[in-house]
Amino acid sequence: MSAPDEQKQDTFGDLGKVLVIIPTYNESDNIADIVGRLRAAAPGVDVLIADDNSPDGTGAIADGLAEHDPHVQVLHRKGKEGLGAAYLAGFHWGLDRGYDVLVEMDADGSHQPEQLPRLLEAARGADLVLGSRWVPGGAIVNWPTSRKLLSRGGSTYSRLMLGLDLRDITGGFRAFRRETLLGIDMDSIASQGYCFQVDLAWRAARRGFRVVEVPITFVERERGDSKMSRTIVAEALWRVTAWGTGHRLGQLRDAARGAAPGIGRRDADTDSPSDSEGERQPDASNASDTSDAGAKPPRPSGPAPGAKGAADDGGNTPGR
Ligand SMILES: Nc1nc2c(ncn2[C@@H]2O[C@H](COP(=O)(O)OP(=O)(O)OP(=O)(O)O)[C@@H](O)[C@H]2O)c(=O)[nH]1
Ligand SMILES: [Mg+2]
Repeated sequence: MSAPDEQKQDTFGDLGKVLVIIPTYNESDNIADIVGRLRAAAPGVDVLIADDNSPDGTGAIADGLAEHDPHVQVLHRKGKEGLGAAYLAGFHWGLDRGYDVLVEMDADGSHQPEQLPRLLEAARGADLVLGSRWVPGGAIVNWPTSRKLLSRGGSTYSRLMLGLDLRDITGGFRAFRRETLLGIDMDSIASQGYCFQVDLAWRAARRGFRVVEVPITFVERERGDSKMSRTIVAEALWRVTAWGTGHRLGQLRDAARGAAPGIGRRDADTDSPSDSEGERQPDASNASDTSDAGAKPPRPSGPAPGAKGAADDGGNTPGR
C-alpha cells in the first residue's frame, strides 16, 4: 500500500456508508486474503461477499470471516448464475440497507484493496467511478499480450460503437453512488460478465450521471481459476454490437428528422440497455449531453483530482 493511500484510508465519512461487494465462485484460496487486505486498507467500509454456493467451500470460509468481523457479511445464493446476477443481488442488498456508495471488487486480487481510497476520493465528485487500466497511470501486471489486446480492443470497440468517452469500460473495480444505481433501471439488466460492466457504464452515462475514470494497477490472479470464457466474450461482442447499431441508427434517424422536420417521432431503438426507459440518444462525443426530462443532473462538484471525466466533463477529457 502506498503511503498516500494509507493516509487517506479512513477519511471518507462524508460519503456516507460504503459497501464493497465481492462476488465469489470458487475463491477459497483468495477470499480470506482479499477481505483481510480490504479491512486493513479501508477499515470504515463494510464488505458483502456474494457467493454462488461455490463447490470449493468459499461460502463457509466467508461465514467464518463474518463471524469474527461485524463489518463482513455474506449473501449466500443458490447456485452459479454469473457475475452480473451476483452483483445485482448485492446491489439490492446494499440499497435495502441504506448504503450510500456501493463498490464492485473481484476476489482474486486483480483489484487491489489498497487502491480503493482512490475510487472513493473520486466518488466525491462523481456518480460512478471506474477503476481504469487504460488511462495514464493505469497498469496491468502479469497479463499476456493476448489478454491486453482483448481488454483494450473490447473497450475501444465499445467506445466507438456506443459513442462513450471511456477508456476502460469492461473493468470491474468501480464505485457507484446509490442514486446512480437507483437511476439506471437495474431490474431490466440481462447482461453478464464483461458485458454487464459495459451495460452499467452506458446506462449511467446515458442517464446523465457523471462517470469518471481513475487509474488502477490490475494484477493477474495468482491463485484459483478464471471464470472468463469464450461465451462471456461472445456475449459482450453481440450485445455491444446490437446496442451500438441501434445507437447509430438512432443518430441517423435524428439527423434525418432534423433535415426534414415533421416526419414523425422516432421510435425507441431496439436492443439497447436503456430502451425500455424510452431515453434519447446522447451525442456520441458527449455521452451525457442529453436533455432527457428524467435525466439525472450532474453533481455540482467538479471532477475529482486525477479523475478523467467521461460523460460530461465539459471538454476536460483528452482527445480520444
Ligand atoms: N457469485 C459469483 N461470482 C462470480 C461468478 N463468476 C465469477 N465470479 C467472481 O467474479 C470475480 C471475477 O471473476 P474472474 O474469474 O476473476 O473473471 P475475470 O476477472 O473477468 O477474469 P480473469 O481476469 O481471467 O480472472 C471473481 O471474484 C469471481 O469469483 C458467478 O457466477 N457468481
Ligand atoms: Mg479475475
